[in-house]
Amino acid sequence: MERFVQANPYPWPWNGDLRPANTALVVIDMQTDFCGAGGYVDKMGYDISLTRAPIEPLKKLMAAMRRAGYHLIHTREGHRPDLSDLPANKRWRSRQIGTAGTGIGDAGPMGRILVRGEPGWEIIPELAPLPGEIIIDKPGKGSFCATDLELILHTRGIANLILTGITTDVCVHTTMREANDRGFECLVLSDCTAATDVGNHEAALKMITMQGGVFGAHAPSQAVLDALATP
Ligand code: C5J
Repeated sequence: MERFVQANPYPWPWNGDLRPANTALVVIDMQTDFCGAGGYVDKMGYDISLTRAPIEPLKKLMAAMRRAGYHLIHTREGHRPDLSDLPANKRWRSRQIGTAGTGIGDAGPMGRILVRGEPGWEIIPELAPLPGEIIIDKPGKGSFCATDLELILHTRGIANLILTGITTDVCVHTTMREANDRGFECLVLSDCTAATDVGNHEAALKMITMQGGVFGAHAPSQAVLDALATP
């Protein structure tokens, strides 16, 4: 039986093969550093109410998808404590904004910024992974670069990715582009993602719809909930 999510610019997934076994909800970087007080985004001077906006819709969606037996995968952006996986230009650029000289790897109110094991690097408690759910630790913006995500998706027979989390224009988009080039079918959820700039969020969604859905499709989370509820 075919099942579709009502999405833009096409009913998703392309082939109607939407099942718990072949579909994962990917929750990207819902870490204190990106949406909590004293974290990296807060220190840079951005408004964290924007990056916190997906929390409530995500809670509802995660509960529904867990109940329906879908795969859940979480990601965390972060670096080794010795910073051996932090490119010098990434560190330099991160020190150009916000509190002078404080960038990735430096000490902040939530510990060393984007360093594995620090309080700011943890996924926020409201969206904590359940035991057994996959967590991907990534040193970059994309979830495929220098991780075992692709291997895990193939091992589990996952073809469809429902992408959520923060930020739409950076880690979500990079992950979507990496996934799309690897043949995965991507859906980005407009209310379960956010950026530090509203215009960038909207532009990032619009880009998906070019060329008949050049990277896949986007939809509000209610459209996924409706598809799950369809007998
Ligand atoms: C950023 C992310 N924006 N998770 N990371 O640096 O999007």
